[in-house]
Amino acid sequence: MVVHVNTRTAGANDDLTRSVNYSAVADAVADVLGGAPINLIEAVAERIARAVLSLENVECVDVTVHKPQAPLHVEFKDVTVTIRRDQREGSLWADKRIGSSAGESDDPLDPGAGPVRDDLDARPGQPRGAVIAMGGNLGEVEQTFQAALNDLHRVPGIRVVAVSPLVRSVPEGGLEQPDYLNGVARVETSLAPRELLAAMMGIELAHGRERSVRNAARTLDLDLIQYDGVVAQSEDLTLPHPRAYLRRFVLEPWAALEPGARLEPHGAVADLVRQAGFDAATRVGDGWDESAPASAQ
Ligand code: PH2
Ligand code: MG
Ligand code: MG
Repeated sequence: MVVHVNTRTAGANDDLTRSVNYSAVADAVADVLGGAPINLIEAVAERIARAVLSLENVECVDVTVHKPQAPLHVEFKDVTVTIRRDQREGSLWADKRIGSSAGESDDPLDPGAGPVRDDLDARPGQPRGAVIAMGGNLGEVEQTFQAALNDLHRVPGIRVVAVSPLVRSVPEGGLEQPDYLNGVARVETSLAPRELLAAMMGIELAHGRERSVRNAARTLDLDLIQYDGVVAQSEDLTLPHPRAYLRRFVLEPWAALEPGARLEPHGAVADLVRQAGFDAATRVGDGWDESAPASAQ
């Protein structure tokens, strides 16, 4: 690994806080390698890069992962993957962005070429609270939720702080599908809204989410309902979630978790639950969050 850091100030002032502690780097990498098994060396490299980039003062990182014991049928010494992830280029999340060419100039010589940066790309100075709704109606949904919460918690810059009870409900929109399980999670994040969304979409994919038609049955749906007080509308993300105030399967678990929660501009979540009618959601109990991520208790 090569960690790119501007060491000038640290060097001039003999001040570690202006550089990166190599012991923190080692711990970050050891956490990834000692964590849950990962299939691809590409994914190992990505996780390491993100863990190291999340350390203060790291500007860019090159990571090489070696696999000399790879199962090949020919003689070889080593297999490697090398990636560069550069905070300064904003390339970190580029591969996960949706609406990929939205806002980009067609003219490569245009001095303003490049993705439009708006409020949804701004990282907060302090961690912000956000609400994520989970839904699913294929496979072992409860286990999928559990794994997804662990995945979320492991993303540098995301902390899962509380998880609601789950509700079971019929598919909204008159679809011929299995019933849904739904719940919400409260997270704290130092990521920009769009970065948080990208992490959520990556986790959906990792749990077998396939996007076919709108409202198709799914293993895992993660929707960003609210990000602090941000109100914004763009092609790929609207905040707060434009339909959440109508959805009992979002409102009911949310009110159970946070009785005083508000969803502006619509009002108190508990009131919205009552207005949303009684057809859809039925509580299945709050026993499940006992096994939520240890650090989320
Ligand atoms: N999600 C949808 C469409 N319909 N119905 C229920 N009960 N729960 C859901 O999560 C849900 C739905 C699209 O995301
Ligand atoms: Mg949804
Ligand atoms: Mg969704």
